[in-house]
Amino acid sequence: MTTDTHADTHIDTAPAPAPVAVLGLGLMGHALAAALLRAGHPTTVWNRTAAKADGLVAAGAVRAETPAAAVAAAPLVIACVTDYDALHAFLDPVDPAALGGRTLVNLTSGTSAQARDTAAWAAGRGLTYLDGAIMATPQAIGTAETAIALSGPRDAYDRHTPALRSLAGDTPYLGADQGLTSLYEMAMVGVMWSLLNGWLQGAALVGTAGVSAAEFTAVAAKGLPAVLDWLPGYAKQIDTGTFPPDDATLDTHRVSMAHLVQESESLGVNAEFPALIKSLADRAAAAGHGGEGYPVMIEEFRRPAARPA
Ligand code: FVH
Repeated sequence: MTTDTHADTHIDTAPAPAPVAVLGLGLMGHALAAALLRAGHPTTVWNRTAAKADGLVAAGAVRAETPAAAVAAAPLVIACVTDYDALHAFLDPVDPAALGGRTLVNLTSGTSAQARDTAAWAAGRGLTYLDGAIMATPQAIGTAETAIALSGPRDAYDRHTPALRSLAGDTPYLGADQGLTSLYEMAMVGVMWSLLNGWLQGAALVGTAGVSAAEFTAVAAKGLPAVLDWLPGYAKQIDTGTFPPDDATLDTHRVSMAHLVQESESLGVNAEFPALIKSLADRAAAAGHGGEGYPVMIEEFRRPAARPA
């Protein structure tokens, strides 16, 4: 905030929060609209099931009766619905003339191809398009710890950053290619599910000894920061294409993987997930990489399927 002072007169020159339209008021869209309202943005909302807007309207939002009316209400339009089919179901029928000159920030999840197709669709209507990926739950929207990554035209990103910062403390810009945020998002949900599945496997294992998930989690959480610490060094190996076994060889990991499969099977716990991990490592070892560091497994992830035997 900047303040001009002349004698005892103070003129607040901070720009007023810009008007925003939010289309899609599911769990996430509702949280987005609520955060914009809290930050003082004049907020227009639309949802296919109109009743989901009631609480927001009571809190000061303006209800739009149609997607076209919502788009007409603000230069910045934020959409967050189930998927791209849902997005196009209500935006395609809107008169292109009404879309022209607006910026659409699409926080709907999808593939990079869907994001790029939507960028081309938007360009055909004179609509500026930023694609976004929310890296948070609805409860965290509007807090400093939340990140929403964005890609698309830089000037549009810069222009709308103040409003976007009402939603997330961090809004990393990933580049001009609108497909990038979806690509990152898919990569990140893969990391999330791998972590969650490993944790579930662990909870099932220790559960056979009567250990609660909470007890297990308290101990497991102590080891996780160390794993995160490995990543920058491992990333350097991937980026340089050299995989020295600085901490352990892949073969050492494979012995441990065999123990995990054996432990699971002998305790009657599902062993599919550890068996999958081991099969990838076994293939890398069969290709001659057993003596290298763990990140050499990147080669198994880069190819679409197993090599023929
Ligand atoms: N919730 C989360 O934690 C995650 C965090 C990371 C990113 N996602 C993505 O956000 C998108 C929306 O997720 P959501 O949690 O808000 O989902 P729902 O609560 O199920 O709400 C869905 C909204 O989509 C509307 N909708 C669906 N189909 C249509 C359609 N054909 N036409 C118009 N609107 C449609 C739905 O409307 P209604 O059922 O209430 O009428 C909701 O507004 C999603 O991409 C996540 O991956 C959230």
